[in-house]
Amino acid sequence: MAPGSKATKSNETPIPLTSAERVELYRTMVEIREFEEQVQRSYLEGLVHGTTHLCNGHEAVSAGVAKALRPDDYLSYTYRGHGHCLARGMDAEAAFAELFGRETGVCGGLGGSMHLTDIDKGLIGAFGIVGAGLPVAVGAALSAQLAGKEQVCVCFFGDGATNIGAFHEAMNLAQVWKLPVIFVCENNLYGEFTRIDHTTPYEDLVIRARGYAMEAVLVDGNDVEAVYAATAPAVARARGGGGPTFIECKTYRHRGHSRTDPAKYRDPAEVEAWLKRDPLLLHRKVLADDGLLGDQEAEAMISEARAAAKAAADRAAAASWASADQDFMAKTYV
Ligand SMILES: Cc1ncc(C[n+]2csc(CCOP(=O)(O)OP(=O)(O)O)c2C)c(N)n1
Ligand SMILES: [Mg+2]
Repeated sequence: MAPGSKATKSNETPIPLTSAERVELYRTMVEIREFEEQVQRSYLEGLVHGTTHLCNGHEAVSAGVAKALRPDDYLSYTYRGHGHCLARGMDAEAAFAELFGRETGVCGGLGGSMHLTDIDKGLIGAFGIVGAGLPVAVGAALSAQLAGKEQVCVCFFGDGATNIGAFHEAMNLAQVWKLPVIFVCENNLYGEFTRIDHTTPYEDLVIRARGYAMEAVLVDGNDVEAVYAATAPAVARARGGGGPTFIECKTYRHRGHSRTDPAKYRDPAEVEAWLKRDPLLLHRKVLADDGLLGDQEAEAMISEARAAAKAAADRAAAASWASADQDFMAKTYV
């Protein structure tokens, strides 16, 4: 749990994971981490056009939540969305190609880092406007409710978004209409370069959900199994018509807000405390203690993911440039 914060736990029984699934959660987090490390290298080589917002440190949220979903569910997320997309199964080469402005990118190379989408995987949108994804997620959840197929929509956003009007409108409507939406707040304590205590009167944001009489859970966002255990019952309840849940995941971004931000505005002791709680290290230790993942296997997984990310980036960079003439929207939505 975050240094100094208290957890409340969901009182519903979590759906147990198999040993293989627990190891797979580690692999997913490693793949996200290595993808992001490669993005940073590619950025410094001048291959990434526009900006990037890396999610190093947030991997347990993406992996734990995605594990609780069905293939026909929807997800909305933010500019810090590479991890959400990869956890959902987005092809790494097509994601790199999107960042590099190539025609083989998931959006034909026209969206870039902040706009990875893939409708076939339910990845309905990455939003650069803070809070803008919430009303869209509520709309997707309404369509799911009307279609009656028991789909849910997960909506990822940051702590900063909870100070935006659209957050409150979305929370209110979702609760009044009992929509199948799971609001996942990645509380990393910072909005750009400003710590939460300068913008918000408390650090535990679950209190905001309680203002809408909404089920709310505060979870250690660096513990992938805890994130899964909080999400699975929320998803089950939403599918069954029980309405929305707000899940606050306490986490921390390891790097700066975007691009080459060195994040000097953070207290080194705070950074150090959180780096010790790196979600990959935590889960690796749990798996080792349970005899499920040895050191050699874990290191091999990391090397494999690093090589795969580099190979995917190289292939992506070799593709043709995106063309403004392509009819990408028609290809996607019709
Ligand atoms: C409506 C709006 N206001 C301001 C910005 C500039 N901006 C971009 S990211 C960001 C910080 C958002 O912080 P948070 O929601 O905590 O997400 P995080 O970046 O920490 O993941 C801000 C203020 C924006 N994109 N949209
Ligand atoms: Mg934040």
